[in-house]
Amino acid sequence: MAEEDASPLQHFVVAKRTISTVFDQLLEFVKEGSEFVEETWRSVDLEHVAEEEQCAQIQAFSRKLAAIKEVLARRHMKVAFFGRTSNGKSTVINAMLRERVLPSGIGHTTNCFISVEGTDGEHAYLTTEDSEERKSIKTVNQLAHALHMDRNLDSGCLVRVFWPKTKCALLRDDLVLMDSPGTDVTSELDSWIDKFCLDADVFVLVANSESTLMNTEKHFFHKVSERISKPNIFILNNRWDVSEVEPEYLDDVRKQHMDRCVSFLVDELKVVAPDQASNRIFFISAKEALSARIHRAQGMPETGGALAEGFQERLQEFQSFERTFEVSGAVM
Ligand SMILES: Nc1nc2c(ncn2[C@@H]2O[C@H](COP(=O)(O)OP(=O)(O)OP(=O)(O)O)[C@@H](O)[C@H]2O)c(=O)[nH]1
Ligand SMILES: [Mg+2]
Repeated sequence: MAEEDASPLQHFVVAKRTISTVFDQLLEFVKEGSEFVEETWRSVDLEHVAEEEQCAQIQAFSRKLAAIKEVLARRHMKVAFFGRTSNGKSTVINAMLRERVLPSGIGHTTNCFISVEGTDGEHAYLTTEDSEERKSIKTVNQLAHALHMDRNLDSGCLVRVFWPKTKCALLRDDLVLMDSPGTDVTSELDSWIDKFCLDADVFVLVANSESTLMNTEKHFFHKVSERISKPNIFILNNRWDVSEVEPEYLDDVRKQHMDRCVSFLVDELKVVAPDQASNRIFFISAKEALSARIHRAQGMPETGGALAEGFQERLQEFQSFERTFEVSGAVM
């Protein structure tokens, strides 16, 4: 099962390597072309082969290619999670890791960027940007404490958590998951994008299905898509378990969310074709998925005893999210 789960990511790593070689050659070619055009444009003796505007254009292409090359040069696949405070970003990542690795809770919990990646060692540890020191962490409480105690941390800094690969199959294939503070609690969206988003392979918008897509989250993704050509975006309508409280409206609410999310991806951001959009939108309960997986690991029934209506569907949708984004990352 674990072997099977890991395979799309392994393909991804191999594919990336091959594509990197192609991009290296392409960049070399465009660079040479750009230098040639610039030289002839500036020279008084040589015949002009291009206008200034075209010269700037070809340089812009070369910069874009260089950025793509940089992303490709990384062996790992980075998945970044964004959304409003309390929508469940940290819980989604924990559910993927099958353990409470990241602190989560009501109110504004995550106060800086936290990446989770695998380590071959037995013990989990974290590093901060200002020091090389590896701080060991054993429990999520310890991590929360370390994050809160470190007064140098602000929303624009990065804590890297290294989690034993033996504990989580996903991390074995060089997957990096990145948690972020809520998009509604910062005035630094632009610097966030420069620092944390330009090299992300997949973006996940964690939305709250109890309300609707908010302007602050939309605004953030508009900014991302201005900077990155066709970002690979998924939308999770989280807290879908709560909707079960009013089952008579379930289908209508689902359709309304689906239509709005499709329109956001297709008409507003223009990042995906209309017939593909619904494959990027999921209705899940990260809280249930996490607790089911923790129970299962402890040999208990997935539901912890109580069977909530629609539980299996939501869990399946969570699993299909995990598989779909792996594959989509691989063919990106
Ligand atoms: N009912 C329900 N509660 C959820 C779900 N996902 C998360 N929660 C709860 O919502 C609260 C907030 O979850 P977090 O994962 O901390 O949210 P976050 O987006 O990381 O929030 P910040 O770090 O503050 O930006 C926690 O108490 C979770 O247990 C869900 O699918 N259903
Ligand atoms: Mg959080």
